[in-house]
Amino acid sequence: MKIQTIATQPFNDQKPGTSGLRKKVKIFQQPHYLENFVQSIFHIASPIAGQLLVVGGDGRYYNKQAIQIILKMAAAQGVAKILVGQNGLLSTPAVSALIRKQKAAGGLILSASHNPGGPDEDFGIKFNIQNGGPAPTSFTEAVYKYSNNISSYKILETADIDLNTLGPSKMGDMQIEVVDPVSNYAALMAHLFDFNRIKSMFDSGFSMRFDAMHAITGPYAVEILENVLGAAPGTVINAVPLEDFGGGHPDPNLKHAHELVKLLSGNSAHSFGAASDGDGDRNMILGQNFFVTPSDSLAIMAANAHLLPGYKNGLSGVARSMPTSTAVDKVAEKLGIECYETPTGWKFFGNLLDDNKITLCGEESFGSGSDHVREKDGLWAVLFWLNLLAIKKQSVSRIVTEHWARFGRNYYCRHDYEAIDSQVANDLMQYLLQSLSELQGQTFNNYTIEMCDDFSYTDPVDNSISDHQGIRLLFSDGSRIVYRLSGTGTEGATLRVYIEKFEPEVSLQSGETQQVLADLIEIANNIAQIHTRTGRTDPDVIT
Ligand code: VG1
Ligand code: CO
Repeated sequence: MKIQTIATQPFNDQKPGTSGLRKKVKIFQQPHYLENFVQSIFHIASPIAGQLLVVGGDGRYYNKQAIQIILKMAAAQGVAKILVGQNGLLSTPAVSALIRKQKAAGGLILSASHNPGGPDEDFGIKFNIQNGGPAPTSFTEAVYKYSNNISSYKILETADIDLNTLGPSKMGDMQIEVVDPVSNYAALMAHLFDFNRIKSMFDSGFSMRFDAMHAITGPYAVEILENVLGAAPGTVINAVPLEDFGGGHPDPNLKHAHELVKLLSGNSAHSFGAASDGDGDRNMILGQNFFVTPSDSLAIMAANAHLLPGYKNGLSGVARSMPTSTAVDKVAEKLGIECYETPTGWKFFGNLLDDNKITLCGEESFGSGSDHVREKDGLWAVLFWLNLLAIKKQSVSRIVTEHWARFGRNYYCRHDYEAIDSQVANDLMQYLLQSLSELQGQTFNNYTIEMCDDFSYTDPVDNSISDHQGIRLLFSDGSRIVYRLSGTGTEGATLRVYIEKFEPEVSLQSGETQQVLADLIEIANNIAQIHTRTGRTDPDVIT
């Protein structure tokens, strides 16, 4: 067993996006590719010798091989101990929880989240710091810079470790402990929510379906929902994690979780439906024939959190990413607490949570979470809703419509144009930037632009500045249009257009979202010349 120093050359393309480095599996499989990036992380995270780390992934194709490489590289760096999920599995929120519980120096999560998996699909790596959250931009920028100049990496020459068997082992001088991926996380959930109450709801015949989409939350949901809370066997569908997620996109939205949507439609036997994504940090919430937008879900959580054991003392504040609807702002106003507006990506919530400025936060992209970890947390959101349903004894649609009646309704949708030519996408954003001063004050079909800008965020804790986080058009009636380019895609560029309109007075039978937003959608398309520039007449995904 010997530490080898391997000569390498930079790839110059290892720039982490919104959530870690994401590329096609074939790119990660190139000789030295993964190693270069991992060495760069270890270098920037140093001193890493003598430390405790956590490693796990969502089980996608290349997860197992990547973990063995990472273990051997960590051993070569002198890392003291690594906790690895059994079979290399750990959800993103479970990694975050383990880092915090075990006071680890950080963790590596192998996942490309909601992107498809398999030999021709996507792989990814994220590094989380000791608060359990995604590394901040300053860290990932430093990693990128180092990776552009890397000339060698260190790796221990040794056999692979058995990731199947729970318990301790050794690789060189480094201790390895293969841990049950679920238990620590399940204990944390039991502490936050009223499990007895949820259990009696299931005991009295409450029926739900949870779609794990053949991704990481399968084992977590089976244990917590079926084994602990007593939901009927079969409550969790697509429960076994597969390397290719059964060929689907493990993305919990109306398009990709169509099986679940079908189960909750018509004269459904189920009162509640939920799904999570590849790495377990996203959630979709459904009632019978009813879809809860993630922005509404966040607002409803904020309005009701005090009813739940983990949040009985109320919220210190809330935060949402900029494109997320302003529904939660309305709740914060009523509660008299601060609402922060951050750029897209969970890393921007870390400082606010650490500093106790906020308790709850979320994004329009099916992500919500609280100060219990430093990641968004899919199953946590599902348990939050279950606890709420058990307390309120009302249907999902009733809870949401009553919320609208109290706070007004933010009609909201996002249009994604995927895999468009990068040049076309950049030109479109450039064009919008140049049009900003001209757009100010203009009226389109009764909607007047009151303010528009290129969103910039100053972190209230460390004063770091993040520029170019999306273009916002704010209308005088409170409506908003936001444009930004995705930082998680692996093919060309993805343009995201976010459209929102606030209706203060809502009757229980309000219009369909796409109809209510039709004028604004047209304005959004015209202002950015989306159809002529991209050649697309319709978005690929509407959420
Ligand atoms: C998307 C979402 C963003 C989310 C990110 C990571 O980023 O819009 O809200 O934080 O994915 O989520 P982008 O840059 O593609 O819009 V996950 O579940 O992929 O870790
Ligand atoms: Co995810």
